[in-house]
Amino acid sequence: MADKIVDARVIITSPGRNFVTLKLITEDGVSGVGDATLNGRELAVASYLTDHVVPALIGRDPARIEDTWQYLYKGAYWRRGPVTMSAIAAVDTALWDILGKVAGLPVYQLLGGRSREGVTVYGHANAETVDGVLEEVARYRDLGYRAVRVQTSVPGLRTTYGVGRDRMFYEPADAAIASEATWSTERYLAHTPTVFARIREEFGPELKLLHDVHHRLTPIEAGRLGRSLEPYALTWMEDPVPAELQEGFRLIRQHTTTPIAVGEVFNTIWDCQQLISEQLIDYVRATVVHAGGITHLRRIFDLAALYHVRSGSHGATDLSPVCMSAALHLDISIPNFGLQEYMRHTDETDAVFPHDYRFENGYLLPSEAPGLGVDIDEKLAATFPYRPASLPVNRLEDGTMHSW
Ligand code: GCO
Ligand code: MG
Repeated sequence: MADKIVDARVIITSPGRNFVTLKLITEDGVSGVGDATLNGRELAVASYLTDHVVPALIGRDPARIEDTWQYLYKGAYWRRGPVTMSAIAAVDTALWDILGKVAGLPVYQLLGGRSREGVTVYGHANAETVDGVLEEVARYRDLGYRAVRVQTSVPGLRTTYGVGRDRMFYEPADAAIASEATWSTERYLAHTPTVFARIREEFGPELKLLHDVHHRLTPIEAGRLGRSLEPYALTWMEDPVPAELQEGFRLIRQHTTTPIAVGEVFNTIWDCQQLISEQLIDYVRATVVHAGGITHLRRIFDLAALYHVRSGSHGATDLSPVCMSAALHLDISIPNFGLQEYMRHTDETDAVFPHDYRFENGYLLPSEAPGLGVDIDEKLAATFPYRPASLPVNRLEDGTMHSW
């Protein structure tokens, strides 16, 4: 007889920052976990799960992963959106974890097995000054990283995206009510190529370099930035413009061969269908927690594979080790893997989410344990109560609201 889900707990914890985790338990005593963290809007997903999803899960067969996905997606009537899709992702991820444990196999084996030996990751080199960022890049290189994302402050601006107080554990959600940042496209466009010129001069051609524009430009400005960075051969320029306007990317493409990576705020295949099928991007950065779980993200990556677009999943610290574990099982198995972002979690976070994926020689290696190979220590989690924290907002120097 089929097993049944008998319990579902939504666990909110804040070991340094907020995380929402779903834990499902079956009648046979098998448990599975899924990440449901939506930075700055955590409680909305927690309520969606507790009030609208959990009651329908009790009694369901945990092995019916696709059917449960369709039930939650089509059954809500209101389709898509980050809150809905993060809730569905948590359920889907937990069900894959359970399936792996029941089968006695790590999830990547259920997805078709290894397509590579390790998952190439990139770290974040952030600093106020160009000299400071050179030191940071050197530190990552010495740790064995093969790819580094580089952000520095823009001279003349009070705050800049990506540069926080704590270099290793940058977390933008720093206040209950959003803190305010300032932006100047002119200053940024003049400064950024000078940073990459110094970095290439110092580190040579091999290190993969990335840069996150964080949705701040118009398409023509992005074309100009991409062109000015061409001599430094970036692996990608990330989120050059807000991606609601998918056809805007045509204009960027007409002006630059700097590769483009987009998708950390996407939650369904429909957000990137045109970007992928018109080959307007090179990397799709959707991730397990915000894009409907392993089931839906694999669908996005399969579409991307048809058009030579590779994966580049988001892996900031606001995605818990549960999401990271799940991402690694997908990364190691899909044919069109590109890169995986890896911002290390703090020791407190790692203690709340015991896991055994590990960093070695520039690669992350997924767990070999049955399932995802990650759990949540609920007792320890309970010692870190929720603290409201919002992402910042951004204004131009004259006070106009701008994308952050
Ligand atoms: C990245 C991202 C993050 C986001 C953060 C928002 O590329 O890692 O842009 O730093 O800003 O995840 O919650
Ligand atoms: Mg980003």
